[in-house]
Parts: sequence; structure tokens; C-alpha cells
Amino acid sequence: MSKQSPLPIVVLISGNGSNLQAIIDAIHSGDITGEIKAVISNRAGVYGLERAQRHGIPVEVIDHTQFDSREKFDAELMQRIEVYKPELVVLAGFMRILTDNFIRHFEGRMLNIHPSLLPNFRGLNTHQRALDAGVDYHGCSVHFVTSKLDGGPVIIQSKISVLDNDDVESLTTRVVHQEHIIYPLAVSWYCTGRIKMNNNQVYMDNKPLMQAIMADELPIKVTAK
Ligand code: NHR
Ligand code: GAR
Repeated sequence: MSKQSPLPIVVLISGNGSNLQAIIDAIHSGDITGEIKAVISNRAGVYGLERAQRHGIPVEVIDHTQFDSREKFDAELMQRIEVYKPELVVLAGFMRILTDNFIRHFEGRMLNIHPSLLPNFRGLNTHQRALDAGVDYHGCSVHFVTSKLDGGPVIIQSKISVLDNDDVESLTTRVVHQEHIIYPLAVSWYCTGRIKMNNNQVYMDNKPLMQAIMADELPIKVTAK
């Protein structure tokens, strides 16, 4: 079989960019057949921008506070993304809710990592809410982005046990560690055409995925020791 050409990707961030870093690393190691054409942040001065620059990736800042509506911000964002003609848009700690026009434009070509076991704890402050609810398990999910906030179909999840002495910080550390495993994996599947979304349904290897893949149930174990 001939070698696949790298899929053009644009990554959207708002902060630290550790998931961006995990994807950059997986591209470098050959695990993802993709190329990050640009990293765009809605906040200036965040560490994720530095990570991108260090790897020679073009960066842009589009400060949402400079726009008088979400629609105008999203229109500008869409235009600046399209310059790079990505086939995949990756939300990696991107903190702005996107409006329907934007979502429609990229539907089926946009992924997000969310710090909870969806459908539990959609939205913000997921670790505190998991602690408050007293759940036994918590984790993270990679899903296709649709107009339903954190409600698009889930591709893969990773689960951790919540311990008696856990706090937001300890949960964040363990969940983010899992994010860095499952997000590059999902992106790699997308880049080789193994996963797709059609009519709100995920397909894996052209078969409907009836439930999210659990990282600890994969033939090749991808969870931490
Ligand atoms: N947009 C749509 N339409 N659908 C999704 O599933 C999206 C989305 C935009 C971002 C990421 C999401 C997450 O993983 C995401 C998924 C931000 C907020 C939020 O409330 C909620 C969910 C997510 C991202 N943001 C506030 C807002 O007013 C701002 C918060 C802040 O700036 O700190 O946009 O959790
Ligand atoms: C990650 O935990 C991600 O799941 C979460 O923010 C963190 C970003 O970390 N995303 C959201 O909460 C989206 N609303 P990173 O910038 O180091 O990748």
C-alpha cells in the first residue's frame, strides 16, 4: 500500500496546550499521519502558543473580547481557519462555545476532548462536579463536535477511579494524563480514515460504533500502568 499523505489539521486552544503537545509528539513519532498547519488561540500569551512556535507551527490569536457578538467572532475564526484548508479541526482546551453556523461548516471534521465521562458532566468545572456528585469513576471523552454542547457522539473514553482523598488537582492530573493517551489515538484514527461521523453516528472501520470505545478494553492497552 502507498504511504498516506499527512492530513492538514488546525488546532484551537485557550490555554496550556498539553493536549496540543501530545498531538505534536504523536505526529513526530509517526503515530499520527497529520500535519498541524496552525494553532489558533482566543487568548493571547497562553503557553500553548509557545509550544506551537517551538515546533515551527504558525500561530494566531483571535481575541474574542474584541468582537461584539459570538457570531462575529466565529465568522472571523472560521475565515482564519479556512486559510489553512484543514481537513480536521481539533479543539484542545478551547474554552468558547461555538455557534451553529461554525459547527455546521466543520461538522464531521471537528473533534473535542472533554474532561468527564460523557454524558455525565457536560460543560465546565467537571472535576469539582464529579467530586460533589460522589461518583466512583471519572475520566475523559473524545467526541465529534455538534451543536449540542458536549453532546456530539463519543469515540473513545478513558476511565479512572475516584479515590477518597481526591481533590480537583489530583483528579485533573490523572484525567489529563489519560487525555494525552486517548486524544492522539482518536486523531490518528481520524487521519487514516478509520473514524467518521454521519448523521450524528460514529463509524469505525465503516461500521457503526454502537458505544464509545473504552481505552482499557482495547486489544493494545493504552492506559497507564
Ligand atoms: N461548541 C459547540 N457548539 N459544541 C460543543 O460540543 C463544544 C463547543 C465549544 C467548545 C469544548 C467544551 C468542553 O469540552 C467545546 C465543545 C467551553 C464551554 C463554556 O461554557 C463549555 C464547554 C466547552 C468549552 N465556555 C464559556 C462561554 O461562554 C466561556 C468559559 C471561559 O472562557 O472560561 O463560551 O468542555
Ligand atoms: C483539558 O483537561 C481539557 O479536557 C479541558 O481543558 C484542559 C485543557 O488542557 N477542556 C475543557 O475544559 C474544555 N472546556 P490543555 O490546554 O493542557 O490541553
